[in-house]
Amino acid sequence: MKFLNAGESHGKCLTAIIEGFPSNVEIDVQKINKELSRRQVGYGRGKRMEIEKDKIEVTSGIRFGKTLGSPIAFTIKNKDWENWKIPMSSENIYHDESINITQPRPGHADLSGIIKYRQNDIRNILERASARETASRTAVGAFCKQFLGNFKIEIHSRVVNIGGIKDVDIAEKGTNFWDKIEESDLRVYDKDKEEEIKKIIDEAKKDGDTLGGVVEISISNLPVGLGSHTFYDRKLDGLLAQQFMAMQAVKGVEIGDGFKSADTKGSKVHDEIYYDNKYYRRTNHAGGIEGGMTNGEEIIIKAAIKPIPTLMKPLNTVDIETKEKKEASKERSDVCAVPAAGVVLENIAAWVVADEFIRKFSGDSIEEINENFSNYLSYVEKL
Ligand code: EPS
Repeated sequence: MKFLNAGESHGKCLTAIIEGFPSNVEIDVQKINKELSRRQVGYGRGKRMEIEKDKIEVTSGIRFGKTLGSPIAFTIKNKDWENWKIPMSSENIYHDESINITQPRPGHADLSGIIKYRQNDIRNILERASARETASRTAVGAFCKQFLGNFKIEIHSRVVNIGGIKDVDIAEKGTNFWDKIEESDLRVYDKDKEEEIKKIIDEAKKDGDTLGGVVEISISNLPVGLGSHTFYDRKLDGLLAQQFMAMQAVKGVEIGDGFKSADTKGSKVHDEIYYDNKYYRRTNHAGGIEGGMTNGEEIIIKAAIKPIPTLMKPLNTVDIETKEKKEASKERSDVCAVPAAGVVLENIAAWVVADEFIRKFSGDSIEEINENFSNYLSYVEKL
């Protein structure tokens, strides 16, 4: 499969086209909209999320609730467009240069973007660099989540820490665990930790500062053998890492024990193999991937999210016109968007996994994919 997306943060809408999605997949648009609203919530978000109520409008590829195998196209309206029609006009109307943004924010795409694209208004960079774009990637992934649901594959996310305050670690995560995460507006398990984190978010807001954190994505019920050891661009961990790193603000990706395993002996890192009617492991330090392939265990992948670079108490920068020392520009922004980042990454993971699933069990329709999947499962069961 492939997809393209387009859209500026304060443009008219976000647009996406998915090509190669199989036919006859039942799609409930409400479920896609639910993913979009999950992305919008979370303690520490800014005013924009009060304006938007993200919903997709499907314009092709689906008829009577089922995919046709043709390109799926959709848009998500930016309600805020009403306030930006003039400054974001695509027509060649009068442009008031005094509204140009000229003070690049450290940590943002601003400075490199204007140099690379030969711009003199930072808005021409920040509009597309904005995490608003993740609404369309979330919706693309939400189609894939529904596809994967047919094969009982589940994807969840949780916040591991924000600003250094860590949620409790629970090894066995049942349904109840994920229900509790969904109830928390910080996507953490422990209520006391939630309160502590809310306090530091409030403090950061008061100080004009921002906070980052770590999110963990869990993908369960995967068959063994998605991805491949045979070639660099077919390794599933590599594919996930690339797509995760391509999300705004992600500065690190870790699969399974990741960086910790570099400090630990091999005998403590590798997951011993057992057999009881089927192969299984008692530990999952590998995070479900060995040799670039799923090994049948839960995929566990973490992402480090840096604090948002728009600070209400700005850092020093240089004005691109005068070259004078200035404070960085301020845009309306969030204090902390870590819980939302987890939701986006769930859906990004859904895209990567669905694409690999279709590659392995290939077919034009979901029925054909299901036949290939069932054949493979009966082969694996006989081992
Ligand atoms: C976002 C929309 C943006 C920001 C945020 C995420 O809207 P606005 O710029 O109008 O406030 O709230 O984006 C950023 C933090 C960023 O750096 O661009 C969204 O839809 O998620």
